[in-house]
Amino acid sequence: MKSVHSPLHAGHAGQTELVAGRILPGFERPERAEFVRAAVERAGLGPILEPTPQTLDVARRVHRPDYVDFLRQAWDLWVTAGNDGPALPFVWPTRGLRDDLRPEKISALLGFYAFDGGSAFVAGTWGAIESSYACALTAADIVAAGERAAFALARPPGHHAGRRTAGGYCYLNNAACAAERLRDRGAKRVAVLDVDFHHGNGTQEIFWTRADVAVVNLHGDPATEYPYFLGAADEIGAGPGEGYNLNLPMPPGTDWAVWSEALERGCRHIAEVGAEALVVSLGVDTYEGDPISHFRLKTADYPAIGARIARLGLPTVFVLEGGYAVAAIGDNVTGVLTGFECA
Ligand code: Q9C
Ligand code: ZN
Repeated sequence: MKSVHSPLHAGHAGQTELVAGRILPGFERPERAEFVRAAVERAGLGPILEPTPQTLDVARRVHRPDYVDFLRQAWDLWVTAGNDGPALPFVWPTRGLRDDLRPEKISALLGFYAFDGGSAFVAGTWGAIESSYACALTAADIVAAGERAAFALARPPGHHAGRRTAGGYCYLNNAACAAERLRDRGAKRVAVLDVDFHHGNGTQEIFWTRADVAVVNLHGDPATEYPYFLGAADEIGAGPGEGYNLNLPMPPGTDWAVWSEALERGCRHIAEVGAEALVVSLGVDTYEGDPISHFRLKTADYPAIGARIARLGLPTVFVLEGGYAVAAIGDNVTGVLTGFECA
């Protein structure tokens, strides 16, 4: 299987986040991608390619065009306003406020285009976002051209990013863009299977009313887990998309016995809706040693995930999402990918 990776991810470094009342170094660090890259090489998975340069056309359809423009300009506007540290929001247009008053100041725009304070901007952030997006589209094109599977070793991650909101370390929704590209290239229906510990709220929002992209999420129950405000089991899609969104929330402490049953249900749903291609939002923060998550999957469980996904028999684009136990995420990710290939 080919992997697609760009060195430009490394410019997205030194972000901060609010943790229990303190501003701390972010969990989403460059080493994550470097460890995954090293594991891909160690496992002999296949060649690692640089992404093909991409226009922002797909991003502008998946997201609102003004949001994409904001992401591109955020750091420059922040510096022009006299700042030098990481750009973070401090006010958001939540319930009771207007979400259609686009402010002029960058300090307020950061909140206008975010749902939390988890997606900071530094000097290299836009370059990394663009490269991560290009990895996802390049992997989709490899699969659309006839290969069974490809892996977008994408950083920053994307599944929390909505139509016009950054959050949860995400900016452009790489998996949603890959799904859109597979539709452009002829797949009549695409499924997104999100196995990251956290609910992929952005992907759900983007495809909520669409029947041509089915979304399946396996995740920590929002009653106790981030992102808290989406991901319940009664969210099934709306309008033409009704019945094409499936949420399988699970309690903290969930282990392989329970998690693998949810994977089985999710895979059966994907087979039933008649998807012709698959995008996997591949987060490995389900790992027992993850510092911010609460499932108990073991490194030995990951190949079985890949093997079950392979049994769907679909052209498959894997897109890297979360996973913060830096030393283990490489083996966990390549476990899924080699499990897929061996099946
Ligand atoms: N004290 C992804 O896995 N909140 N994003 C963490 C830490 C944000 C996770 C709280 C978690 C975002 C792509
Ligand atoms: Zn996650």
